[in-house]
Amino acid sequence: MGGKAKRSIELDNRYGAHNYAPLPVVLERGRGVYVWDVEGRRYFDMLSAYSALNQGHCHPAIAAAARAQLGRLTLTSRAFHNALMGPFLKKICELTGQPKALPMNSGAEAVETAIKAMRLWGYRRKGIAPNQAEIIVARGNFHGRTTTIVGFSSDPDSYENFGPATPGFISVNYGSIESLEEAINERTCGVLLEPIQGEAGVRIPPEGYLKKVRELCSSREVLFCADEIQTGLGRTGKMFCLDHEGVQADLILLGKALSGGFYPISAVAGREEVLGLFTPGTHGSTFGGNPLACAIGLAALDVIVRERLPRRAAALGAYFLEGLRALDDPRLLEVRGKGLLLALEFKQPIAKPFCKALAANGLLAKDTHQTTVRLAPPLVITKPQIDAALEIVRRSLSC
Ligand code: IF1
Repeated sequence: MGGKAKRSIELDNRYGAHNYAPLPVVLERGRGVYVWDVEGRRYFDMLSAYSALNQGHCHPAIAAAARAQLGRLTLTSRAFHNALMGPFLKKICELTGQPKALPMNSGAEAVETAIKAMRLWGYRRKGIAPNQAEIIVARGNFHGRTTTIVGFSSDPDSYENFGPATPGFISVNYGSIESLEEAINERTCGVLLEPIQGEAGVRIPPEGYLKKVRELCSSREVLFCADEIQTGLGRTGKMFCLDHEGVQADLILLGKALSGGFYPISAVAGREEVLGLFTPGTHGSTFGGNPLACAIGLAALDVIVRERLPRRAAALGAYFLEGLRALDDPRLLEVRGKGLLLALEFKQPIAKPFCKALAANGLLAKDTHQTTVRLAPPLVITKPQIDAALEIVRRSLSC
């Protein structure tokens, strides 16, 4: 490692809280599926900032939209209208098939907004007794890092020493409709699920599970809230992961690729009967729906549609999955995925050293829970680039 990288890492360690343990790679440039480190080495980015870069690094159309808006108007607060929020929310509603949307910034803020919306609906429409509303979540979930969200995490690293947990959350087994049915009662206002559990290691629920969740929620007067912050916007080979089962949620959460990796933008899209219950002063955010975010978001969504990224993810994901399965390495327990959200699960906890070997060979990926490596490239990847990435995986396995 050269002096420039060393100095950069020393600064990070000296002045930054150590809430991450990054690979010893210092990046300074990105374009498409590639990133370059400070010494000019090129890597495949197979993490895409956890699916925030579906459009690829520094997509020129989104960069142009950001540049044009930067000189015009970046923030007004919601005390006034701005010319771009309406068109942006309209685009979100058209894509999700939902009548209303509420813009926020981080994914966790969208999740918190949905929690408030479900509770508000539970009290005002379902008649749940004050402060008794319950929301059902799945074990293995990841929905963000606020104290309320980590309070219902099943990962000790997420929740230990951050208590007391916010009450009103019931955990069930992911993928089990029986477990969900058992947990629903008259105090249940909503069910919050990832259609595929990303951080848990790309856990895909049984076929038909999401459809049954939808039916159960409808029959028991419970809201179904789908967290598509990581699985949405083309990642799994459809515009939304729910589309694989033809399911429409009551609330759908977007983030990450909603900005193409340029800016923190998130949103909650949903039914009028739910989002319509917010009244002035009951929810908000300084930056939510700001004109710069809306300009970037409009361009980011346009790229997904115009470049047919969901269709690409379906075709190239199948190709990538087939190539990974052909590796046939005895240390691999399973190769799984949907679209371009793929994972290699090892029998032993060798995911981290394997990511180090991948990095040494020019491919950046992230381990999760010691045995799994997520492979989630930008959806603009090409077949030749997948072939080259497969070669690096093959070479790294033999290290
Ligand atoms: C970290 C994990 C992924 C998310 C889903 C909400 C959020 C996320 C399904 C919150 C965010 C990020 C957070 C980031 C790493 C990454 C992550 F490893 F932490 F779990 F993707 F799987 N819903 N996920 O995946 O969105 O507030 O971050 O904008 O915290 O290390 P955010």
